[in-house]
Formats: sequence, structure tokens, C-alpha cells
Amino acid sequence: KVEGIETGTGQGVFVGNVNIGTTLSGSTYQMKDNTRGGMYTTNMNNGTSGNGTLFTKSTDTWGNGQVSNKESAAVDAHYGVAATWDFYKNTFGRNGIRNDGVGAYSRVHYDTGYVNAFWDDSCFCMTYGDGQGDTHPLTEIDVAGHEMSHGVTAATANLNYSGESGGLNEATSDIMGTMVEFYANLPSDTPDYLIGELININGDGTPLRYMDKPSKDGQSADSWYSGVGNLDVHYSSGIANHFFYLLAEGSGAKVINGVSYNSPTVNNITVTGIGRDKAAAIWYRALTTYMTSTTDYAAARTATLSAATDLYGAGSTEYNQVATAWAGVNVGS
Ligand code: ASN
Ligand code: ZN
Ligand code: CA
Repeated sequence: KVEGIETGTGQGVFVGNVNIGTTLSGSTYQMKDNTRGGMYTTNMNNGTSGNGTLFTKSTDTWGNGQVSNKESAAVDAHYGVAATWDFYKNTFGRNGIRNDGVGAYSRVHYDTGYVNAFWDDSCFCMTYGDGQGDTHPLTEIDVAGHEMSHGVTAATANLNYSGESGGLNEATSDIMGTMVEFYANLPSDTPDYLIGELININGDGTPLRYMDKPSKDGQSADSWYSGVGNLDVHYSSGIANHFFYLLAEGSGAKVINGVSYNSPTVNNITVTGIGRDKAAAIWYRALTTYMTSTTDYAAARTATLSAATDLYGAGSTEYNQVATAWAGVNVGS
């Protein structure tokens, strides 16, 4: 054991009871994890500028699951960074967001009534609002994974955040954020293909986005059409989210962890799922090897086919289902 490196216990708003990486400095515990690139979590105390104040205390027990305890959302954020770090490291051998061993820090309790979370490359940090009214803090694990994956995209393909490349940038974050949720596999936040399902972002219990049938949110595209690049990037992302769901799980009706999905395709094309792990490996390799800042949907198709060839061989089942899943969302050759 390295001097100062501790394992604390926390109870987050969403993560439930978890262990978190902390640091003992003198007689004070800090919410700082030196086993994962020195990532730490700060309290913005409703402010909007500066780095915030590092969470510290005299015991190594943090939060109580209640929003009113300011440490609870911090436990979610801290755990989310750790889970994202572990996911990328153990799945792809990626050592941090920039693959340089440096951990990102998180700022919670940003502003008042702030209903969003965001990644910022300039501070190499993540920021979470507390939500407003019936909307909970934005610290759910798929959102954490989503935001940090914007950092991974910026460090790799660097997809421009507008037009079709912007939709692919957003989809990469939804795909990898969802993979982080599956990786963490929390009993209090069972993994699914919904984004932000516990936050109550719409006030009626519905999630922010649906990967099996993106149009369920009323705005997102299920399949490609000319002009889809004019949509907000959080809606043009639907095509790639839908592609990923189809590739991983297949078309038609399915129940996963008690959630029912029904993923229709154009022309009723049948897609046979190859599983999440292979689908994620293909997407990650495409992102880090073939996609560039100007990749559009047609080029994303080519990139994932190249990735599938590298990983599983040309003409493999995996390669063929990549092509079929793209056809299922109207992205053709
Ligand atoms: N939460 C949003 C996102 O990650 C923030 C933004 O609009 N960039 O997409
Ligand atoms: Zn995003
Ligand atoms: Ca989710």
C-alpha cells in the first residue's frame, strides 16, 4: 500500500453504497484517487467559475444517498470517473482519457438549478449541475461516461461538433457511456440502453434518449436521410446509437435486465446481434484508428467495416452484421 492511498466508503444519489479512492493527507481525508491518475472531486457550492473546493473530511465515509447531503452527488461523480477509467483501461488498454495516465477532475453543485453536465477539454474536467424541481442531479453513471468520452473523442478522432460528424461525436458518448453503465453493473442503476433514465430530466420519469428506437424521444433520428446533419447533434446521434444497439443486440423485440426494447429497421432488415463487447470493440477501433474530424455517416460505415476486418476478419460474421446494421439504419454503400 502506498502512503496516503486509502479506500473510503460512500453512498451516492444513484450509485448506492460503493468504495471510492481517497487520499489521507495528515489527518484529513481527501476525495482524490491517486490510483487513477490523481482524479479528484470538488464542490462548486453553486458557483460557476474556478475549480471549486476539494471535498475533504476527518473520516473516510462520504454521503448518505440523499441529495441534501452535498457529498452524495460527489460520490456519484467520483465513482463515475473511476468506473470510466477502469472501463477504458480494462477493456481497451487505454490509460486515461488522453491515454497519458492523467485523471480528470469533477466539479459538482455547479450553478443553481442547472440541468446539464458537460466535459471541458480546456480544464480537462467534468461539471455537473444539481438539476431543478423534480429533476435530480445530473450525476448518473451513463452521463459521467458520456461526458468523459467527449474527452476521448477529442483526443482521438476529434469529430467536429456539428453536422453528421457532430452526431457521431454525440453517439460515441452515448455508446461508451452506456458501456460504462454495463461495466459498472450497479444494483441501484441496472444497465440499459437508455440515457439518463434515473435523472427524471423530463419530469415524467422518461429518459433523455433511447438507443433501441431513438425517435421515442420525439426528436432523434432512427435512420439516415439527406439533411440529417442539420439536426442538433443530440438528435442526429440517433442513427449511430440505433446502429450500435442493432449490432450488439439485434433487431426486433428483446428484454434486457427487465427493460423491454423494440428496435425496428428500415425495410424490416433483420440484424443478428454480435454482443455488446464486440460491438464496442469495433466502435472503439473505428474511433481511434479510422475516424477523423470530418467523418460523416457514410465514412463511419467504412470505418467500422475496416475495424471489424482488423478485429474479426473480412467476411466474418461480425463484419457482415456491421454492414447489415448500417443497412438497417439506411446507411448504405
Ligand atoms: N451534456 C451535453 C453533452 O454532453 C453538454 C453539451 O451540450 N455539450 O452533450
Ligand atoms: Zn454529449
Ligand atoms: Ca442508462
